[in-house]
Amino acid sequence: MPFNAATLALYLVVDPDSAVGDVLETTREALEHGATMIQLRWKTATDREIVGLAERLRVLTSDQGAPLVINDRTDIALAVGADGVHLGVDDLPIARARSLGGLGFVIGYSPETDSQIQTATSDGADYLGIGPFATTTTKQDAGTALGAPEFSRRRSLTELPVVAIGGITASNAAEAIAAGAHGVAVVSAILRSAEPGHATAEIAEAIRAQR
Ligand code: TZP
Ligand code: MG
Repeated sequence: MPFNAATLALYLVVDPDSAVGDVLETTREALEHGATMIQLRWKTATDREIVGLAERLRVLTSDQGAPLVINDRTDIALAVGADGVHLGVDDLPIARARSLGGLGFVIGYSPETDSQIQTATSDGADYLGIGPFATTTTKQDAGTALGAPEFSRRRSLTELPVVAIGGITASNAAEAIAAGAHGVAVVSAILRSAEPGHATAEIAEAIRAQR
């Protein structure tokens, strides 16, 4: 599915370890209510389990025209025909993933320092995730919240499109967009909601109103 800065707008990170309901049904509802891109992030699963869920997410996202990327695993992304991979600073270097995936392969990157943000463009990343924007309990080692001013400062170090991640809800999504984010990446505000479609629509509306 085509990727561009606009498809980052409401980026759902599907983490089954952080979900209260059926993740496929929740993802379907999120896509129907404004989610624009999907990442599969499943730290505790076997390769077989990741592939099994990724294949089903591939069908859903293709039906809805949304890009699908796989966290950490370039091999699994290629194996299931995902659009790309999302890499952290300890994962496969961006250039290696680019060699494997080729030119159209989407590579997201989560830099942790100013210099990692600044070299991401020449490294070949397509977009960056910068966070945690606000306090999160979903990722144990996420660090302390950046807040809008520090997010904005980091965001201004790059020309790449950026998603704000970490503690994003309908209450602060507009603040993240105002601080320069092209989009917001969300886990628990959607996956732990009793009404994921409604939760997605609220965040989508907050983003739309801010633009
Ligand atoms: N990377 C930085 S914060 C985070 C990740 C994967 C977790 C975001 O989860 P939530 O529930 O939206 O705060
Ligand atoms: Mg990683």
